[in-house]
Amino acid sequence: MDDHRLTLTQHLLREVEEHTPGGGAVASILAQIATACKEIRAELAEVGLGSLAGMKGGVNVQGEAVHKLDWYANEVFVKHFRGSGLLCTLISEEMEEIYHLDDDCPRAAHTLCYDPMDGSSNLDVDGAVGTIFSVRRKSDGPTHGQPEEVFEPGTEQVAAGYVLYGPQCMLVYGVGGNVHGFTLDTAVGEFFLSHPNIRMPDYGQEYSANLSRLGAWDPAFREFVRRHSHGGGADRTYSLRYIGALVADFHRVLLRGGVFLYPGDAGNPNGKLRLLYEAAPLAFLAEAAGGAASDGRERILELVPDGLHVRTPLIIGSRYEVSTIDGLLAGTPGSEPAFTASKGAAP
Ligand code: AFP
Repeated sequence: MDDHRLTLTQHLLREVEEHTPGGGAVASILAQIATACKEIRAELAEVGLGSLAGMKGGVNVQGEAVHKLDWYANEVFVKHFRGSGLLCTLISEEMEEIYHLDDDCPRAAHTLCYDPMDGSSNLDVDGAVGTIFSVRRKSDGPTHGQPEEVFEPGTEQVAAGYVLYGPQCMLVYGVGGNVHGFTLDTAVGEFFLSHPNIRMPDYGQEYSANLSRLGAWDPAFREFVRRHSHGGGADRTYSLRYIGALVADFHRVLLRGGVFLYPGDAGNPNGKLRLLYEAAPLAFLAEAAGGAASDGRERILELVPDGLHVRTPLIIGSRYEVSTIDGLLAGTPGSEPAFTASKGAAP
């Protein structure tokens, strides 16, 4: 019996170094992220009993209430990268400004955009939360050191991923067009490869959205939900699944297919989710796994941010569902059958 289990470190050395320009540095960054996330997970396991339960007070740059663990997780990332020589710049949901690691910049060639604690309102109910990360090359041009350094499309990302703190702690990363998943063995304290070469199904049976906002959406989204609910007339009906933590909702879509959507509405034309450290990294993974991500008009990966914390509508998931919604938004619902899923006729 072959009982060899591939560790994340072994995998990074093999995959990232081989398939990514600057691979050694990128592999080290991903390994350091894994270490930071293991520390965060350990704290999460204690949170109900410890001093980090509850709100910190105040709001972040998004105007959202800050949980103590939002702040803690951000500090863990800063601590793990300061002095590492791996990153020049950090851009976080929890920091209004770009954060420079000046002493590291001469050696470091990369920038990290991250959401250290995604879905933190789930913490009070023992629900799933996550961390999202995106690695880009630092700019050596005139924008170096300025926020404009990351005002580049998501196609410029060299690696992206997330950690899901659920019943299992999972790390999923993508580089060079491949996506792999690892599960933390808490007894050993190491991530082991559990989901090699993840492929998103061409279509699924579930959709994920905050339906309380349905009345304010573009009618095209309402039409998708109406048609694909029971009795709606479409051949396919979907079940609704919504956790309220993007990482957890996306993870289900990545493995099972279907679609997650967070549209804009009249009051919030760009929706809620942030481009640099939420939508773009997950779009990078979705496309690498054979899925798609759009804002309803363009690929998420082609959007160019004009601020560190800009938001974007997000439709992400299997190609069939994303193209169906894009077709409804474009007023060409007849375009749906044009997409033929490779696993058989699109239903
Ligand atoms: P919190 O971090 O405030 O819980 O927000 C989570 C989040 O940014 C993302 O993870 C969810 O997909 C989305 O917001 C949920 O938003 P709604 O509460 O509007 O459904």
